[in-house]
Amino acid sequence: MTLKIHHLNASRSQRIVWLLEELGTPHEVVHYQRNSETGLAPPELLNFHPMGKSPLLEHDGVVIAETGAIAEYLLAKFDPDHKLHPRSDSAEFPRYLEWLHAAEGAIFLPGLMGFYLMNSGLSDHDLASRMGAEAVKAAGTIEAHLSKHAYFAGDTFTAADCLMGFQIGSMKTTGRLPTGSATAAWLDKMQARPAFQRTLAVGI
Ligand SMILES: N[C@@H](CCC(=O)N[C@@H](CS)C(=O)NCC(=O)O)C(=O)O
Repeated sequence: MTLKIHHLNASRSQRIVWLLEELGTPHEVVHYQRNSETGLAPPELLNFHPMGKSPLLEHDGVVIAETGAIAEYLLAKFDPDHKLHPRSDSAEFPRYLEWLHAAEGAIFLPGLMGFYLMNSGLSDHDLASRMGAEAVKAAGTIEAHLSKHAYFAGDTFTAADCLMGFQIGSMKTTGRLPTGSATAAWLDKMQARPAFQRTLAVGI
């Protein structure tokens, strides 16, 4: 069995590197570096998928893109005892699924768009203030949830925490994570996990 994660530095593919560490499934991390001027992925990734983006998972020669799909694939194949994903008949399943996909959806996009607008010198554009308002709403949604629940799916750690980690980590590095908030406490708890520490050692 060969399992590889094609991982781009400083990117959301760190969520999958972390998930693989949590799963404990033997795998190889293949590292790629962003172009220092454009920030884009190197063309080598186009050898595996026509979008040339990361993460890409390669399992016995089969390549799969998209973070949410990769996470679901890994859990279906390598988490038979449901340690990191609730069973579909459990009470936690709907919230789990919602956050697993929110990590690349409406909760995530305003921050990403704001980042692109800022990097393009368009911080004064109408769209930037619209995205700013959406980002505040997203942060409030996350904070309201984590004020009531220890983890994204409820009382137990799941893959949804790995996927949401990148966004919340970015909120911290860009100074958008209020000290003393439930979200900040959740991030501290995540970063103390041995699998997260191993992810840092792999290189994100
Ligand atoms: N929706 C995709 C997004 C993939 C994506 O945009 N990855 C970024 C890394 S954060 C990337 O590869 N950027 C480099 C590029 O577009 O050249 C997913 O969830 O995997």
